[in-house]
Amino acid sequence: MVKGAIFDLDGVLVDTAKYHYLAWKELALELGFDFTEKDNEQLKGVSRMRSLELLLQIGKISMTEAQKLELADRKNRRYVQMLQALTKADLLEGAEACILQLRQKGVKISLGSASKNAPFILEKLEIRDLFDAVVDGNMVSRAKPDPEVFLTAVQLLALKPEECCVFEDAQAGIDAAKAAGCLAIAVDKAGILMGADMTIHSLSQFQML
Ligand code: B16
Ligand code: MG
Repeated sequence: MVKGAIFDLDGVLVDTAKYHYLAWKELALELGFDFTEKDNEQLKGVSRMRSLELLLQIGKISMTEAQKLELADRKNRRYVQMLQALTKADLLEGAEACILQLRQKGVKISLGSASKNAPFILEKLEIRDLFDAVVDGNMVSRAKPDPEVFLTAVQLLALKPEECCVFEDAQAGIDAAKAAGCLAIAVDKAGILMGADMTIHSLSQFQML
C-alpha cells in the first residue's frame, strides 16, 4: 500500500517545458546557433546548469564558469518573465483531481522537482496547500538521476522509499526514482521512457490500486 506520492512538476503537473524551450532557444540564437525541440528533450528533468552545459555542447561553444553563470541567469530571467502568465488553468489534465484523490485516501503528498522556480510555480497554480512537503532545486545539491531529491521528499514525509510512488515524465527522473527505491510511475504520452514500474498517459488515467 502506497503511503506517499511524490510529484515531479514540469511535465507532470504543468507544461513549463515549452517556456524552458523558448528561453533556451532565445539564448542559443543570441549565441549564433539553432536549438530544436528534439534537442530540448535532453534538457527535461535536468538542472539549470546541466541544461546550459548540454546547450553549449550542441552549439560547440566553450566559456568560463563566470560566463556560464551569467548566461544561466539571463535564461532564467527570461523564463520567469514567461511564467508570470501562468494560472490554475495551466494545470495538466487530471493533476489536481489525482492529488485530491490520493489525499482523500490518506496518502501524503510531496513535490520532487529539479526546478528552483518550483515554489513560485506552485503559487501561480494555486496548489501549494495540497502538499505536505515541497522539495525543489534549491534544496538538493545532486541533480536527477541522483536520487537525492526523492530521498529528501521521502524523509520529509517521514516514510520509507518503498512506501512511496514517484510520478515522473523524464528519463532522469525515472532513474532517480528507481535509485531511491520508490515505485516509479511514468507519465509518458509518447511511450519513450524506460524502466518504470507503471506507465500512464496522463494523471487523469491514474487509479489508486
Ligand atoms: P529551473 P522538473 C525541471 O523541472 C525541468 O524539467 C528542467 O527542464 C529544468 O532545467 C529544471 O527543472 C530546472 O529548472 O531552471 O526552473 O531551476 O521536471 O524536475 O519539475
Ligand atoms: Mg519533469
